[in-house]
Amino acid sequence: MPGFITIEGIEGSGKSTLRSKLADFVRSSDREVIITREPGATDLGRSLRNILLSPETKNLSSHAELMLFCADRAQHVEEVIRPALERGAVVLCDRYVHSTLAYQGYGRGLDMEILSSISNFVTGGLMPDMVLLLDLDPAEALGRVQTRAEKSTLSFNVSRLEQQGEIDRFEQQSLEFHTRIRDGFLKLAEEDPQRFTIIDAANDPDSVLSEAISAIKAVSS
Ligand code: T5A
Repeated sequence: MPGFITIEGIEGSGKSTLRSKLADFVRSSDREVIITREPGATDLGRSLRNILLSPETKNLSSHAELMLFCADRAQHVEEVIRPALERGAVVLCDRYVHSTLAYQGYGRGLDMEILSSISNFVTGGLMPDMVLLLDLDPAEALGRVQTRAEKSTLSFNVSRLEQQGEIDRFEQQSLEFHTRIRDGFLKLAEEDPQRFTIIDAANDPDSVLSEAISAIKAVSS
């Protein structure tokens, strides 16, 4: 089984749903499994996540946004991901470097070469063995996010943002922004077909799970 697997895609494509379903399959391999995400997997990351996602954060420049995601990732790699991989654990991570390339590169228009080089710097060159890209039409994905926000106002067991039924700073962006990001992810996958598996996220959650499992088995054999 690959040691370091990431799940990527636009918001609402079903990454968190797949991440928790996939955890049971990965655990069956008898290896330690670390389930993690970006931003927000460390103490520092949780503070940065609040700043990055809160709709109350106004006028954050694209460069400042990039640096906050990079700070989150640098801490995450050093504190969580690298030690886990060195222990022989399987790391399943919801978003990583390819989110920066898609959002800050294709979404915000920052220079791709500079983004690659900064990503390389903050991760010490650590790249995932496998990327599961959940591909979904942005209108459908944002519709899912909207429905979830409406439902979450009734639930107590959720984060502050979700508790208020709020749509976060990225989810508030235009459909055009999300379309650029979806296209960006597809371009990244096309450029790196060995690493990426594209999964049709319009299918029901169990079909998405079984496609992901088949892809992992295919690279494990
Ligand atoms: N970001 C992040 C950057 O700009 N640069 C970076 O470098 C990084 C790391 C993170 C934000 O930060 C940006 C990207 C993001 O905008 P987040 O809260 O972590 O924000 O947001 P997301 O990762 O986008 O998480 P979401 O929870 O919004 O989306 P998911 O995890 O893709 O979707 P999920 O699983 O929660 O599902 C959404 C809804 O759809 C349903 C679920 O039940 C849920 O209600 N659903 C399905 N419905 C039908 N069919 C399916 N197959 C379904 N799967 C799930």
